[in-house]
Amino acid sequence: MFGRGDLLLKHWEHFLEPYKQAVEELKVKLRGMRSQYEQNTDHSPIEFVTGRVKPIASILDKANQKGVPLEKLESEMQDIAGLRIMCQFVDDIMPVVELLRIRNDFEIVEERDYISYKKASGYRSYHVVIKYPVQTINGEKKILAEIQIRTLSMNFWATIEHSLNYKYKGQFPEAIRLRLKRAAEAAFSLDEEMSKIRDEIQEAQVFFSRKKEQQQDD
Ligand code: 0O2
Repeated sequence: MFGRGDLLLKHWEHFLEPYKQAVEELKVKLRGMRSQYEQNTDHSPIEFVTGRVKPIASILDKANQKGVPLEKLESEMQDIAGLRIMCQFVDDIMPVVELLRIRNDFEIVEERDYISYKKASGYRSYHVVIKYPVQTINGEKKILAEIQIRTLSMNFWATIEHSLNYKYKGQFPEAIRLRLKRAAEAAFSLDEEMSKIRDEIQEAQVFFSRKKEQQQDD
C-alpha cells in the first residue's frame, strides 16, 4: 500500500528525473571541455566543474518566496538543474561563456552578468541560463538549467555566504553583514592581484605539470 507521502515523493522523483539526467550529461560535457584544453594547451580556463539538482525543500522554499505556483516550476524556475564552472582567473570567464555560446547542443535563453554588476550582497558570478534537450523514453524534453561561471575566489565567498545565509535565513546580524562585505572586497582584490601575476603563475604551473609527467614516465 502506498501512502500519500510515498505518492508525493514518486511524483517529485518523476518530475526531477530529466533534471538529474541533464546535470549528469552536462557535467560530462563541460568536464570534456576541460580535458580537451589539458590535452591541447598549457592552460585550461576551466579549473573544475560541479553540478547538482536543487533539493526539493529548496525548490519549495524558492517557489514560495518568489510566488511561483508549482505548476509553473518548469517554465519559471531556471536553476532546478545547476552547473558551476570554476576558473582560476577573471579573464578566463568570458572565453568560457564564449565556448558555451558557440555550442549547438543547447540554446542560451538568458545571461546575467553579476561580475560587471555585482549583487548588493557582494555576490559575483556570470550566469548563463540554457534550454537543454533531454532524450527520454517519451521523446525529447527541453528543460531549463543554470550554468554559473566564477573564479575560485568568487566561489569561496559565495559558498561561505550561502551557508551563513542558510543559518541566518537572510537576516544577517550587522557585524556579520559588514564582515561579509569586507570579505567580498578581499575576494575581489585577490582576483585582481592574481590577474596581475597571471603569466608568472601559469609559467610555474606548466613547469610543475611537465615535471609531474616526467616523474610518471620515469
Ligand atoms: P542554491 O542553493 O545555490 O540553489 P534572485 O531573484 O536574484 O535571488 P534568481 O532570479 O533565481 O535569484 O536568479 P539568480 O540571481 O541567477 O540566482 C540564482 C542562484 O545564484 C542562487 O540560487 C545562488 O546559487 C546564486 N546566488 C545569487 N545571489 C547570491 C548571493 O547573494 N549569494 C550567494 N551565495 N549565491 C547567490 P539559490 O536558489 O539562491 O540557491
